[in-house]
Amino acid sequence: MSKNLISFVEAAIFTSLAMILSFIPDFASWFSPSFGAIPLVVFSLRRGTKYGLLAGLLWGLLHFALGKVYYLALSQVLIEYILAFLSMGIAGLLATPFQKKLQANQNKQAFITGALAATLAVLTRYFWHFIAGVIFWGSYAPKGTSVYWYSFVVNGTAGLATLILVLVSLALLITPQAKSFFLAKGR
Ligand code: 218
Repeated sequence: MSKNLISFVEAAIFTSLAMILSFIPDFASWFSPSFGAIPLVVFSLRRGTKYGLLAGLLWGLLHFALGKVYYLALSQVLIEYILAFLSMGIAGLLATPFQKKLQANQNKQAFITGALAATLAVLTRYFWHFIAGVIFWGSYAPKGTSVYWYSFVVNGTAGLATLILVLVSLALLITPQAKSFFLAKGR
């Protein structure tokens, strides 16, 4: 199989996994972390930005196919389900240094690089949710609370929880036993 084809097949597998994890109930309403961010970051660190962005886009689109979209306005849906999910792929910006460190068995350095990539991706994604929160979700703010503060607290909590989840997962996966998850052939 060509490397491109392998990457596309992997994109399909990892986005399916991300979408399955998106079905974990929002146990803390909009404060809940996004479990699907884990496979998306892992995939982006395997295959880089181009395929990462493709996987992010597919993950967002799967929400439409499976009826998991919270619709308030067309522009809100475009920001939160296209832009925001697409943004997760920028974790791939650090895929090359990440892979190099992993191949050199510099696991600690690899973790730091992967953590930086995850932070970049999750911050960017939740920045879009914050913006959408200010513009579209303000009516849900408790009386007397500014929409900026409300959106910051909600999306900041969810973003931080998501980041912690991804960082713990990276720490568990960047081990001699599990790191083959990341090592992609042909990179
Ligand atoms: C203040 C606020 N409340 C709700 C939303 C909507 N939101 C937040 C995070 C993630 C997602 C995508 C689906 O998981 C959505 C729609 C918001 N942006 N702001």
